Amino acid sequence: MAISIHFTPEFTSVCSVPFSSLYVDMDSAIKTVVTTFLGSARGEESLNNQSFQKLIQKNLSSIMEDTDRQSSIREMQQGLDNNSDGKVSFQEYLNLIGYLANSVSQKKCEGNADSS
Ligand SMILES: [Ca+2]
Repeated sequence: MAISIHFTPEFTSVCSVPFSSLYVDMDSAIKTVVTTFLGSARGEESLNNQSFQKLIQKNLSSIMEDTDRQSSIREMQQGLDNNSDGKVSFQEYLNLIGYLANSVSQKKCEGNADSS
């Protein structure tokens, strides 16, 4: 899987924000991840080109650059599409969420001089 995502400067500066102001209940975060997918899929099992593009533009344009470019969204979609059916399943969508979460955690580590 090869997804190349460019984060906006606002997002990558997440390390300099006090942790307390970033804190959101984990259960509501998980619900948001699930309901965002379900709402975008509109009863389908997977997201097609259009619904994936809409999901990204509506929900992730503040953290990712190039979300206004259809070609970069298409590239991201192809990178996520493990079974090459042209759609993004819930599992494939979770890979994107995992990728984003992982990037955030790495950014946090960079700004942290924790040596434990
Ligand atoms: Ca797929």
